[in-house]
Amino acid sequence: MSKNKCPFSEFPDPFAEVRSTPGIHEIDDQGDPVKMVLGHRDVRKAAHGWKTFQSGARPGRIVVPSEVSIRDIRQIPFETDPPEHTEYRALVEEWFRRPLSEGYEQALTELINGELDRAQAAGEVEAVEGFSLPLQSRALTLLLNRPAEEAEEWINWGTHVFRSDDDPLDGSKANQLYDYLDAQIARAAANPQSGEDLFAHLLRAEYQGRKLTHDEIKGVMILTFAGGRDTVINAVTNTLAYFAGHPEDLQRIREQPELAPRAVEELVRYFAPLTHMGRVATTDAEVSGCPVSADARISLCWAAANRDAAVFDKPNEVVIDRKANPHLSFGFGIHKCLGAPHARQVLKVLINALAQRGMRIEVTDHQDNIERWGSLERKVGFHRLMIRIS
Ligand code: EMZ
Repeated sequence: MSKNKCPFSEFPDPFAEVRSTPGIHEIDDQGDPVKMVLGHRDVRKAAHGWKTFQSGARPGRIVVPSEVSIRDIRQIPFETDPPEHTEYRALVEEWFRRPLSEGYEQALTELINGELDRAQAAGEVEAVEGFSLPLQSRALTLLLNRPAEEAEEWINWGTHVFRSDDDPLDGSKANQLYDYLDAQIARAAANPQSGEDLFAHLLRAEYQGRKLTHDEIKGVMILTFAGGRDTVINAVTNTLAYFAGHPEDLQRIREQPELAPRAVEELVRYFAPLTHMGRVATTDAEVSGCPVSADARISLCWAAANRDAAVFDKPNEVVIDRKANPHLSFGFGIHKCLGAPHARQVLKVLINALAQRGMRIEVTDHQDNIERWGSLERKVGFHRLMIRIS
């Protein structure tokens, strides 16, 4: 497939053929192979079967590409299984639902309007580093309930905490996040009255009748910083690219603002900002009629499942008011994305602001971010997207 044939607002599905048969795509990942599960039904079934396909394997091994060579701190709750998972998750679930409150949406609206004002005033901006990354980091201060200025340090870390421009697995890069988290946990511990942020919340939390350890708190915070970073940045950038190519959809949302939540779900289905997430078999098992031996890796390919024609009518089209939309972009089952309420609010507020302000987006230059999964290539976002917002 020539990427030049696709305009910037298109995100092709590379999995169509393999999904229909055999339903599994085998890739090598640093010598630790992965069977990618592609069909919607099979992905849901494997995600549901957490006893057979565990998340609590060696830290980093359920991520694809594997991060075992660059970290040994377990991210919590996502790299744990029940019963631990259930209890860890209960400690943070309510905190991660704060984005649904009216005050939060109001604060997010002010923040995003400010980002749009800045982009408009600048004339031309590079959307990934110059718009989506600052927006993601500044919005994260709301989720953590930290002062707005703190985002400036996070912005300096770039789009991924474990990846740099020339190294897809950069372990040393994570040290700046780890050092920051050590200092923040110490700060919150030394000033227990200093405010209601996520660090303070975790320091107070009780797990199995005891306080969380430093490494457990760090594990939750690493996930909060890493998991919602490139994913949100891609979702925001791709949304700008999409509406640049489809101003008529933005116009429809301007006329019918109640469509915005559906538009969010549909764009998230179409983009699938996280291609897949792995699991490790606890026993000899089977996916999609294919044997998996104990301790082997599979991945649940949200991106492929989202284009399954058995579930979605016109799967490769953005149907901005799509009604039933059981997409898997936020995962499925007990591990479904904790940050989803926040991510959904960010996108909804952004889309409403673009629509209500009657904004036009023009793409002047772009460089796609293409992932390679064995023989297949998938566009997940952009390395560079030059835009003008007016
Ligand atoms: C992990 C992962 C979580 C991983 C929901 O996704 O996101 C990736 O970007 C990180 O590299 O460590 O947090």
